[in-house]
Amino acid sequence: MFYMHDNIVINEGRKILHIDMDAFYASVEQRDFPELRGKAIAVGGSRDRGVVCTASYEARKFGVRSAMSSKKARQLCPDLIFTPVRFSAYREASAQIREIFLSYTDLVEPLSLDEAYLDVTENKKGMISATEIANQIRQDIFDKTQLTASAGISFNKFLAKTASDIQKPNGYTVIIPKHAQRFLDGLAIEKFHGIGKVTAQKMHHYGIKNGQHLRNQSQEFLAQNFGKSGLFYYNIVRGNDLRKVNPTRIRKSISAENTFSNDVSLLSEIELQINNVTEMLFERIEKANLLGLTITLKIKYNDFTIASKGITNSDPLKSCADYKKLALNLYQSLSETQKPIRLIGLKLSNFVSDSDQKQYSLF
Ligand code: TTP
Ligand code: MG
Repeated sequence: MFYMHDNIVINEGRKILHIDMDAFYASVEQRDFPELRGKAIAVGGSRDRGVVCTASYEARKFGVRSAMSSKKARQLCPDLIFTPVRFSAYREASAQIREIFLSYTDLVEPLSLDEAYLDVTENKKGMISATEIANQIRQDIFDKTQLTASAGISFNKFLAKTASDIQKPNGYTVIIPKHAQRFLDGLAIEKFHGIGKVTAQKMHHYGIKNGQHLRNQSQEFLAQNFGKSGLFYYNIVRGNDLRKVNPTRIRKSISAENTFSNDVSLLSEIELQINNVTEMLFERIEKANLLGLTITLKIKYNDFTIASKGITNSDPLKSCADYKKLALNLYQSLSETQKPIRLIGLKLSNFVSDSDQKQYSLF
């Protein structure tokens, strides 16, 4: 049952939280290495790739951001301290916060290691106020992990997600139905979750700079210029987001691919690119904490024909080096190796279940 309220379609009066850890990797590092506390630090930036995963809030004051090259980060903040990525520590904290979420509701949908949606309309503590729940969760997280989180509290996913960013770090924002339209109208277009840089630029080009401008556009105009997403924008700017918190989102595969601006044909270059794509994939596998048995290499040639080759192992591979070796073997086993290459992709699928995973890790 949905009903209308101030032109906003309300999703059965759900109480949705979005909880997101503050400067997650950097906060874990500052917690575990007290000498880093209060300092501008960047996690990542290892020499082979040189990209910042995230920066402490002290470093953000200088403009250091996620996905920035380490070189640029160092220019902005000469005293920046780089620390290596320690996935196992982040995974441990992630498991702890997930356990806390599950003590409130089973309707938990993790989006990554450090954030999740929770539907707390009905909750295990019998609490009425979603705000109170959010703040109790933030306190539980702090007590258990000594880390802070921010929360967005609203009646749909889009608003909750947008809200959790507003009072970061260590804060919370509530958007009640009555205030949703005013909030959305005033929201800068680049703050809409799901509207990326490129789309935001395109919107600016049409004079759409905030929610109100967006709401003035017809469904037809948005569909014509932004395709399927256009309809999504049409709805969310009216506070209309009926997506359910989906705790059973099961991932079937995880992949990485790279399309080259210039076709690649030298064997040494191809090997280098296969290694790059494999590193991208391995990073995602580690982040998602998944083990899988089937690895598939996909090559798109400059004439747009596609070749792919997969292999299923009896045990999951563990190291990036193993993945690289296998990806190169798959490439060598392709029959066509003369044509220049446009795209290289690598995919892991056939995941082993949780209990199997435990068995594998025992060996
Ligand atoms: P985010 O939640 O986007 O960022 P954050 O937790 O570091 O900071 P904020 O306080 O703004 O939420 O991402 C969570 C973690 O994911 C982040 O700590 C590191 C990792 N990450 C990357 O490795 N690369 C990226 O480009 C981004 C955005 C995040
Ligand atoms: Mg975060």
